[in-house]
Amino acid sequence: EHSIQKVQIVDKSVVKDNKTDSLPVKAVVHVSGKPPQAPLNASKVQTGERLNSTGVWKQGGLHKVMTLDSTLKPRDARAMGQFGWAAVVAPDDQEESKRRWSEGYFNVFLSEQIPVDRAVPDTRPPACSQMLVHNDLPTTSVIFCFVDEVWSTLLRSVHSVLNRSPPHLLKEVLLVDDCSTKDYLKDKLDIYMSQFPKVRIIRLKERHGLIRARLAGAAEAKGDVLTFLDSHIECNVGWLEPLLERVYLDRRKVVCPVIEVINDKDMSYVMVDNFQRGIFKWPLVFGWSTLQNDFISKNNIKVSDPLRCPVMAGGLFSIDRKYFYELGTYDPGLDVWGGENMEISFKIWMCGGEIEIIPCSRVGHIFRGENPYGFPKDRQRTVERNLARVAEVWLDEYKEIFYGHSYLHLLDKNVIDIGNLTAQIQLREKLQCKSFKWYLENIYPELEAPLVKAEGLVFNVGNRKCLVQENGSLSFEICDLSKQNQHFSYSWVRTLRQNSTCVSPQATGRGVALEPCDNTKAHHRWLHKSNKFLAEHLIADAHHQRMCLEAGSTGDLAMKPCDASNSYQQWHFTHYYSQ
Ligand code: LR7
Ligand code: MN
Repeated sequence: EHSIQKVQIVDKSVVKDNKTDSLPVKAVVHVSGKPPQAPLNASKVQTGERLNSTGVWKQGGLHKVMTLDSTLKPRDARAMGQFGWAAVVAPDDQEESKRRWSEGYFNVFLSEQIPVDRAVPDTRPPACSQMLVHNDLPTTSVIFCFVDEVWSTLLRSVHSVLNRSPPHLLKEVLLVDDCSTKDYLKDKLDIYMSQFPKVRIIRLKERHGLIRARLAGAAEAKGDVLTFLDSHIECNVGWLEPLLERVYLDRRKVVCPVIEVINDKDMSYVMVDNFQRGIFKWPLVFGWSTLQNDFISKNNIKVSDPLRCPVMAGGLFSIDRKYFYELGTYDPGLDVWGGENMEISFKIWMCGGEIEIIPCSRVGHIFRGENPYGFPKDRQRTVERNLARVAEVWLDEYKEIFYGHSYLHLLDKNVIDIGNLTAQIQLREKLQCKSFKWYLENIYPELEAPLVKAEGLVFNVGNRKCLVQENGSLSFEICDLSKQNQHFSYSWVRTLRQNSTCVSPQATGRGVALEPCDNTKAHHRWLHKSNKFLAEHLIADAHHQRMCLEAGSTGDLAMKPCDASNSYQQWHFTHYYSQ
């Protein structure tokens, strides 16, 4: 039996008064709220004294103190940006500050003025400092991969880990340099980091992109748990123990801290709203969603309770090292940036794991408007290629919804080569992962994911009959819901489909044909809008007239120049799920 102990943090420090409970940070996380206000007893702060939450001196105390925690005794309480407060650029420096913005797409100039080990407000829910953790937690390797990271933020990231992690739990800090071009990240970084025995630098000889760079770090890691962090973050007090505690309780838990905001303009540390989960919307766009109030009260959820998330943001999480490999790590075929958070999230949930956000663990992150590094290939192309890989491996029949949300061009294999997926598909089989349908029903039931845009009978307004398929040809009949061969659907990839047969407009003969569905075939696609069926890729007419599906007088089907007033060109389905 293992014993448990308190998280190694004493009472809230002075900065407790700085708790941003009253801050108007609204539901959406990453709006930069007001910077925290200076605490009332700011003069006390400057003495470097430690106060408890009631403002009374506390000497020692029952619980172990994190001796290295700079929040409790900042070296220089008068410094800019200290305690996570907003820093200000002097009028004379405005120009330089502007000029240097693009070095990192945040206020690089200001960041340089701020101590590398500044204190930040303890934004944890009050219960967290009382929380008990086991005394035999696993150790962790912290992995930062970076490319051309700004010096001051890279250092602040590393210091925050060294200063706020219990030494016995921090096995090492691995800095994976993803082939940076900046000189200061070479010898100067080696020399600086040589004062910290736990810090090791791994240099990649060519640009790997963050996904394969993380894998390179993981391969070198010796800790029981891997903790990945972005290279422009600040870990808050007591950030590590609550993460490791969850992994300790169940090694299939993959855990994320609450990601708070380091304001890109004034570098203030901003607390974010409680109860936010990582979600995605179509087409696999990451976002945050706040739990509904009635759900919170009905289930009696406390602010410090772990929250299960359908997907993780991607940059900050802890995972049992061996479990990471059992899961097959990331798809190493993902390039540079993007989509890997979706990939690992689906993999974790569908193959037996869990993703949680741990409110007692908090880490600030600088959200930037642009990537401060180049992409070896076009950025947009890189990200959409990654997403297509994820969709092909994990989304099953739901991948059509992904493609249907502005990614139809990815289906054309001549436009984009998404690479070989065999190993990923085999992995999914080997791990006997559940279906995406299971994932949606059990992990993310809130997502709207109708498999088709419309379905049912296809009614023609002109002849007041329904489309029917018989022995491989199409005609019309009195509408009858009970007849399966009158049932069609309009898919996300814009095909008019019955089972695996698609109605395809023909370039010659001006009619339509039934062909086996093939999502890569652009000529199968129809634009079905305002009751028309417009052939998307058919220009049959010398005048480049758009061609529409029309019911002929003899029960046949024809492609005719679109004419909005012709009721024989007007069609509708019995059910529409999306417009
Ligand atoms: O080629 C590269 N090589 C790298 O080493 C590109 C990037 N990197 C490093 C980079 O220096 C940084 O440390 O990888 C890290 C992440 O890159 P960022 O900071 O440019 O990414 P981001 O914060 O804009 O994006 C989020 O989504 C990414 C998708 O691939 C990653 O998952 C990031 O880790 C992730 N960041 C977070 O989750 C923090 C919170 C953001 C939100 C929401
Ligand atoms: Mn980042």
